Amino acid sequence: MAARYEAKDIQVLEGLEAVRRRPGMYIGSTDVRGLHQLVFEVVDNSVDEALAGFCDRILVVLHPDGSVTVRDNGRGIPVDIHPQTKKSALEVVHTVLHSGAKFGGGQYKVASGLHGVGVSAVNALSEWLEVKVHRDGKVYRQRYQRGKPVTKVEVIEKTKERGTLTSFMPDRAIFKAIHYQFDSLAQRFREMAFLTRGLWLTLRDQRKDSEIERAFYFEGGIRSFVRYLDRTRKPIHDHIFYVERQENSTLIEAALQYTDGYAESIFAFANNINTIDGGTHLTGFRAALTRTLNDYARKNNLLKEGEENFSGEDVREGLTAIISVKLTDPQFESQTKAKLGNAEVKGQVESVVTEALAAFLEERPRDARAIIEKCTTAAHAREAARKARDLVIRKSVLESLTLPGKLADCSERDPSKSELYIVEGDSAGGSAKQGRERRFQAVLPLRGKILNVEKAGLTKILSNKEIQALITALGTGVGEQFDLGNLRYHRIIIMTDADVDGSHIRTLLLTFFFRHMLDLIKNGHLYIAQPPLYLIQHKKEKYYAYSDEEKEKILKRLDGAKVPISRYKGLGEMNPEQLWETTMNPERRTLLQVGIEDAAEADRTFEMLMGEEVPPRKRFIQTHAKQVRNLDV
Ligand code: 0RA
Repeated sequence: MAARYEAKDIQVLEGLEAVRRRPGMYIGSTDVRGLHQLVFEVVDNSVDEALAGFCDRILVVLHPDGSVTVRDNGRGIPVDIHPQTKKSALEVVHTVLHSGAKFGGGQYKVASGLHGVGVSAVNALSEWLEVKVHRDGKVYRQRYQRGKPVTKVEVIEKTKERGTLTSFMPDRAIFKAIHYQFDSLAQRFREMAFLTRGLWLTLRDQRKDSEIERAFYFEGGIRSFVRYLDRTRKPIHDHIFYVERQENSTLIEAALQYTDGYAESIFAFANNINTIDGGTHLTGFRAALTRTLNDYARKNNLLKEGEENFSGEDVREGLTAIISVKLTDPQFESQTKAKLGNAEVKGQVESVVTEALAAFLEERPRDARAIIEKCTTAAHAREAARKARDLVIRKSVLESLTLPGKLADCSERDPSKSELYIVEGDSAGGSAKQGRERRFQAVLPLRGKILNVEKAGLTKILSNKEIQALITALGTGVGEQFDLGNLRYHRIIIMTDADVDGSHIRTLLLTFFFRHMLDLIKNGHLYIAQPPLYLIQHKKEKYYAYSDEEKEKILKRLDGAKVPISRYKGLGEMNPEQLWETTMNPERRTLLQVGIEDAAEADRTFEMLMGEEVPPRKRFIQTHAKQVRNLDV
């Protein structure tokens, strides 16, 4: 028998040793947060006693030497002998890890989130700890050092009081510094007091010459919590909704109020732990809110036929709410263990809140009106925002991210080294695609159809598929959204036939650029390709002439020889090699850079270009286009 006791004792010592060796595993860290965690561990046990209904006062004292005392007026930790270990329950609670939960089962326990290792871990990490239990008219006391008992459980005096008093000195060998932050402790105690209606929780700081004390007590529980959160906000109705009800073994509390703000601040708690990742209680609460407000609005004709239901977002705009549940067996999920997983809780919360909120709306028609009005405004704003967004999206079809299918892009990604040939017709487009230097030359063929919109309004021009493809290929957007910085090619080269149709297309493109992409012209990005007009063949040589003048010169040089001359009517007549040689090869080609002096002139030109007469149009192109040869040299 004796050997077995020894084995148990060794286990206990090993457990406490593990806590001291790796304190972070048990209390998170050994900085100020870990230090606070010690205080919370001890206070949590007293709050449990309050949740069980046996305690309504907790006093926390910060002493000048760094030690802390936590006192409650509960039943007192049991001191009777534990049958298996033959030790006082008081000692077991303080020396065996996770032993606290075994006592007083079937109650709600504050679940201290990730940690909640119990007072034995606090004991292990304390230079000394002393506990006094006021019970049955006696005061029982036991002292420990670094977790190990240094006295028996002794009766030291008589008392008329009840409760547990724990004092401890965090171990300086483990904690970096023993500096408690009053405000940080106070905030958690305030929250605890909100969540434990009727509890007096006092924090007394004796570290300075003048003692500071703050006491938290909220008759209204989480109703007071909502009022507290809204102290800096503007509520839009007078009464805070509140419900407290038990469903099977789950205790459910919810409180809410709407403000004139837009943010949603819902805080969800499970066993007094702030479940920042939400969980089943929050899901149930939200479902109840959406359903109940929609039902009420329909029933009272505040949502008319044909109007859509409020969305979840609509009913949460400007909402301040607390949902707090207490369960005997809370299950926490997620990385931070701050998400409630108990599946049954969703339905329980949903039914309790639905019923109580519906009743509240019936009893408080003024509050109800204000709330529904808020939801309606939110819904309308959201609808308006959606429409505006859709419009923007529709607009930006013109600058959509997917490049047009018929664009044969170049592989170069540096716009300053890239060129785009806008080519008339699919057949010329085919030759250009084959003849180009694909590394830096892209080709976009445009169909003749573009002609049909020449005289059309701007919207119609913009809705033209060919123009859309062009804008997308350029990457700049158009109109107000035009951004030259997004231009994908620094040379835009219009390459059309030297016939009437070709000149029409060129004209249309020029007017389009004048009207909608003026900066592109101003910055010298627009060019007109110069395909040859004639091919002159002499022996094995080929000569290209780009004008009648040039043709005559060549013929003179060939000295009256009888040579075949062919006139190119269209780009399609040239094979890809010829097109490259004559019109696309930077070493040999001639480009006309399109320039304008100012916008006023451009506008005048536009009118002129749109006119029926051909001569002024021709003149424009000639006078405003300067020749640029061998751009790459
Ligand atoms: C288990 C059973 C009983 C009281 C407690 C735990 C208790 C624990 C702590 C920790 C800090 N303060 C506490 N107060 C009470 C009740 C045993 C009984 O009287 O039946």
